[in-house]
Amino acid sequence: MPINFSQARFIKGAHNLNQCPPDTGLEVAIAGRSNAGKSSALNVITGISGLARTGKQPGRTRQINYFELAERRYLVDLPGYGYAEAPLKLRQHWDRTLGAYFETRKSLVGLLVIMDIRHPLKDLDQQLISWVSDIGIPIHCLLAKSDKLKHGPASAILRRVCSRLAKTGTDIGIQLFSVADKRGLNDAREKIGQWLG
Ligand SMILES: Nc1nc2c(ncn2[C@@H]2O[C@H](COP(=O)(O)OP(=O)(O)O)[C@@H](O)[C@H]2O)c(=O)[nH]1
Ligand SMILES: [Mg+2]
Repeated sequence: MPINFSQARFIKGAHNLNQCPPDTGLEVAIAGRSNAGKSSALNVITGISGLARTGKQPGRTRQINYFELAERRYLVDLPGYGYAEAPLKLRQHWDRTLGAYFETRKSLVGLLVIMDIRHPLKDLDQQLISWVSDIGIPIHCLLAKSDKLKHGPASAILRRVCSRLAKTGTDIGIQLFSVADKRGLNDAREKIGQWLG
């Protein structure tokens, strides 16, 4: 059954794992540094602008936000990491909560990692990717804001990141992405559709 992204609707924001929907469906999570472009990607992938809040002010998404695409099929916007201004207590809460989420969530069939193409594979990205990959969860990386670079430099970064990821684990994909010119939109949708299908 093909996924109809335009039917996406926000269903809940969970502060703890026990507030997540029952662990009986299929879900694709979206992770990345604060301000990498996670919420923007979610909006353009679903085609619903304003579905997830975006903004210059980083660290706004402080819940595990569930968007339902079809019955028990979800896209999950995770809190951004690497936001140094966030209070330590909150960061520790999220480190623990996200750790438990990746390790225990049976519905999780794939992780989209969003990275700003101008700052790819920062330490926290690398840590998340190796760790989630070791758990055995397939990963697909979007090099977001690709419109900020010319074609040549963007392709060079894509190749470089691709070869680093190949050393990190198996089943890790990568592509260019931009909400501004919709580059890579169909490929991203196709990947999510495969995972949730
Ligand atoms: N030029 C450009 N800007 C983008 C793109 N994606 C996100 N942005 C901008 O980057 C900022 C952070 O985006 P947001 O989606 O809120 O990031 P999040 O914190 O990861 O959810 C916003 O000002 C967006 O408008 C993109 O593909 N191209
Ligand atoms: Mg966000």
